[in-house]
Amino acid sequence: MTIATKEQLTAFVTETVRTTPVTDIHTHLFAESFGDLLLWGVDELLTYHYLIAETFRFRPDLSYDAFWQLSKQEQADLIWQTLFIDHSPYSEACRGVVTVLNRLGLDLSKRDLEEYRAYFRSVSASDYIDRILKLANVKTVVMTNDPFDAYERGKWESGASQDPRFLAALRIDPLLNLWDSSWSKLKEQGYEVSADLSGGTLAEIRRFLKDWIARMNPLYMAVSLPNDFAYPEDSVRVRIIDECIVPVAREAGIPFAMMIGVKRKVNPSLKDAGDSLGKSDIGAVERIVSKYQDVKFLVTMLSRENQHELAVTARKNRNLLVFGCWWFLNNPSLIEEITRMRLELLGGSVIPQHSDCRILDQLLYKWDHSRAIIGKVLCDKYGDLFDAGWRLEEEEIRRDIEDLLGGVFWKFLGKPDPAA
Ligand code: RAT
Ligand code: ZN
Repeated sequence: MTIATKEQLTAFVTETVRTTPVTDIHTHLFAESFGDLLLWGVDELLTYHYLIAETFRFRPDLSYDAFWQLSKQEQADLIWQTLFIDHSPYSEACRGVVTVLNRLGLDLSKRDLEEYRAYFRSVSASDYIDRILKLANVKTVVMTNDPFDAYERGKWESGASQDPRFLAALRIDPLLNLWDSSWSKLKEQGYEVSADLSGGTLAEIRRFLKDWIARMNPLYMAVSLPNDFAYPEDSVRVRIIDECIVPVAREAGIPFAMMIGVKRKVNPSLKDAGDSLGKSDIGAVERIVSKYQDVKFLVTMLSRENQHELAVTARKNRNLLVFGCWWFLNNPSLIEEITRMRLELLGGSVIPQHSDCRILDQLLYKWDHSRAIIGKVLCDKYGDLFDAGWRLEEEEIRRDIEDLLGGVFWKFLGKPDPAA
């Protein structure tokens, strides 16, 4: 149907963005068969590392050690009191908890944490997964799968049953960022590697990657890289990228995802909450994607300052697909700015968002909040076309939105969307 008025346009775009099922291309969620790796419930929500960092800002009296010695429930009590009762919870990560409790139909007027806990005790993991995926309207979740994690490895090796809603991504941070300590872990897994990359080490790293690709069937290989990531460079990291990751990605026909710009452990006392960010050299991205035009790269960068040049680099390299507003960028003001800029430079050839959820319930807020902004930006973009006299068809708008929320990803992979 042809759109006749601006009001009709706004209503149609908003509703279509709200109701189109999502492929969430990067999360830290797990299927139920991964046991303890699947996190859900109000105590997990409250002890999300984003909220731990925020809590310490209001509690100069609280020692790091004292906090880490508390049980999860005691940590959650303290975070709830500090961030939700002693102050109003309007930071994005706090607001997220409010959105989740609200979407679950829990009584926010009482602010009674024990009542919320009682609800979570009353549901099973498997029913809860169904409920959250349905409420969040997420059809497929891409996990972050770590072959260096002994517990997770056990799950893969024991052939944990597969849930088609949760697909794998092979995460290889230790290989590229911590070779000095990870080479011995490869050796323990039966690969003949040595610290100085001599002998058959590079071939053995390739064998390791291929074995895990065969086992996990990952949609891509992924790494987070520091803000001083350089390419090319005389380093172990770059040798492994050039001689192992790139040829294996090419042969397996899967992309290499680079998440660039993290400064790990700037405050180690905060543990997972102690990472930060820094501006990176876009030249490194430019050089690697143009050198390997037959390999696909998914790239997201953490610093706001890198966003514009990353979008321009994607204009020049069709084997580069930009994705998501990552981590410290996953805030309404920045999502709006970045999404607007990307659509203006790249049209719909981009993945505007991923959730990065660590806790299942977060799918509700991360996607609710992002959908509202993507919808708002799209209303403006289609509105401009409408004003310029372009005929707008509902079917075409629906097609575009389905692409932004998953189709672009599947087409880039060259695979059919399994949930379509
Ligand atoms: O967003 C986060 O939760 C970070 O801690 C990281 O997990 C980051 O997203 C990553 O994948 O390294
Ligand atoms: Zn992540």
